[in-house]
Amino acid sequence: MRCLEMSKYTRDYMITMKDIVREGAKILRKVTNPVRLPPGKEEAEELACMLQYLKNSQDEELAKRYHLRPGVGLSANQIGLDKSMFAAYFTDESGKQHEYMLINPKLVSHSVAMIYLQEGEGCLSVDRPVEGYVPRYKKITVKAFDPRGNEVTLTLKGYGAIVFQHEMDHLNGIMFYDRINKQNPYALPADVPIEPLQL
Ligand code: UDB
Ligand code: ZN
Repeated sequence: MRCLEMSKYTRDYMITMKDIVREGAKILRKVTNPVRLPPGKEEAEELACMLQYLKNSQDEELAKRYHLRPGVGLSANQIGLDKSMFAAYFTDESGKQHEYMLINPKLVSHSVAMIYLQEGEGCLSVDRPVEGYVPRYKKITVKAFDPRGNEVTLTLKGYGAIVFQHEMDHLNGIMFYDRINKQNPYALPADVPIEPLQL
């Protein structure tokens, strides 16, 4: 029955907070399945819905009307889909606007140097504040596929690198707080150069 396999996240569905899977759900702790290539119309629509959530949530008017938490990244398992893909929509520290819909992303290389957000991280799937620094690579190169099935290679640094690592962690069942030092949440790795990022 093909209908039963079809996603509810079609071109004309609006994702809201009720669709977002919260901490404690099993799907956030497993490695997601790779998407069969080329991606289908289903995956393209799901990613378009995910990106639209991010855009809507950053629109003050829509965020207020629909009670959307302003998001910069969203992984498929956060809306209950066991698929390796994520959307991101953000402005980086230089003021450049970024938008992505990526399938089967793979980290191909990274800097030795690390960074962390001065104010720590949060997560759309986590409804409580978590204090502490989350060390991330300062610069990364990622290979992935776009919704049309074309391979893309992207290099990100700073805030963009943080967003990508947070989302790619989700696809591997990793939560941001797994990377916070257990003894002291504000302790940082001592063996690598690491600096704060202020937005
Ligand atoms: C976020 N949003 O979306 F600088 F317009 C976070 C939440 C958890 C606070 C909702 C966020 O940082 N918003 C933001 C920041 C700005 C300007 C602006 C909106 N995520 C995404 C997420 O949980 N994805 O799975 C958490 C971020 C922490 C570091 C990178 C991703
Ligand atoms: Zn998250």
